[in-house]
Amino acid sequence: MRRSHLLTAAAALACALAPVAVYTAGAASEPGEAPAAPGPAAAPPAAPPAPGARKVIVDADMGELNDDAATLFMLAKDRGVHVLGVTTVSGNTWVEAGTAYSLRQLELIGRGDVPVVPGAGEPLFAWRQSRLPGQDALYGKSPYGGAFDTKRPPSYLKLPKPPYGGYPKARPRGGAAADFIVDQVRRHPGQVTVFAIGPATNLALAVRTHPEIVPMIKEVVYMGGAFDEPGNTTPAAEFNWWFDPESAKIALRTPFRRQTIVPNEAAMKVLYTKARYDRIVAGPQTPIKKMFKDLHGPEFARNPRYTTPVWDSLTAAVFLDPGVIKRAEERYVDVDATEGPNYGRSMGYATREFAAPRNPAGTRKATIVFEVDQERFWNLYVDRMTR
Ligand SMILES: [Ca+2]
Repeated sequence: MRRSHLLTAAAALACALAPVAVYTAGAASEPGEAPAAPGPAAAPPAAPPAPGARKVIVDADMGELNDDAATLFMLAKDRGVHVLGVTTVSGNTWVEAGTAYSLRQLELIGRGDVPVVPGAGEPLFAWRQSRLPGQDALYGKSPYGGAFDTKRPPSYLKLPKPPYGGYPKARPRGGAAADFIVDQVRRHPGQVTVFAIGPATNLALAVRTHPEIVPMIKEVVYMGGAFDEPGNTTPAAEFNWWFDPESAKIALRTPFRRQTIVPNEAAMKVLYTKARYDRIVAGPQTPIKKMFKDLHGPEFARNPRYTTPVWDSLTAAVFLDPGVIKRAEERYVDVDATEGPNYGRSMGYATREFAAPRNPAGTRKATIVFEVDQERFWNLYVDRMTR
């Protein structure tokens, strides 16, 4: 429910499009500032991942029980998956808020063992946010600006409102998200799948500063783009790649072994409804079920016809059960990073017409998932949310 989430707002430290960029890690810990955290008790520690579990990093613009959180739960509740860490990036939320929400929700599900590493607080392009008013005036105001719509908090312990259940007890891991990605890929060459389910800023920084890791990454799975349909943030652009088009362009043009994209074409058809909420809350009493009742219950009580896509959650499903994919296509992919009405537009060049070397210079192939099996998806989603 990325679109319905409250966020926070804006200081402008950003980086130029340089191979070695400086960025704000943002979430310095300030001991003693966290208010006492009454609220739901954390679950007991969960069982460790099974031997041979597939290794993933979840790079997210985390909210509270939003689509990023659901993705994390789907992966973290699966013993066949080893979540090496959550790296946070500004997008739906400012990185400070996303860091607090990641830490807190991991505690709530008994996965406080998973490190959370704050990453880029601003998109790569230095003037991204300060140019928004001009772009809005020329091309129309986006109905949803994510973090850009709110004031940036000074720390993950000083949000406008404490996270659900209170501020986390755990601290974020030191260092920066991009360095964490680099380090983990080096430790586990050929084994790590990166979920890029927010703006791709951390991933772009990682591959630009340490290109040697590129062939060592097993796969990148993105939520992003709207290839054959209008965008949902501007008529041209989907939110994640609109927020930081330069990073998305860098990431997509990186020669990863394999990249898979779940765009809006797949995501916008898969709607979370009261009937699906009811299936989850009918399940066993767990911290996740309590979160659903507390955070989503009031919305459905107000409006039983409320629906929303669950965007990022489809990436977890595609990874956990590739059989959920009904229609996918391989295309050369790119993002328009030219300022103008098409800023952030994703483009997919059909491999028939644009077979190499006719593809645009520097573009790489990706598998784009255009449709998923809805029943199979919801069965998986409900199963993971009720564990
Ligand atoms: Ca996201």
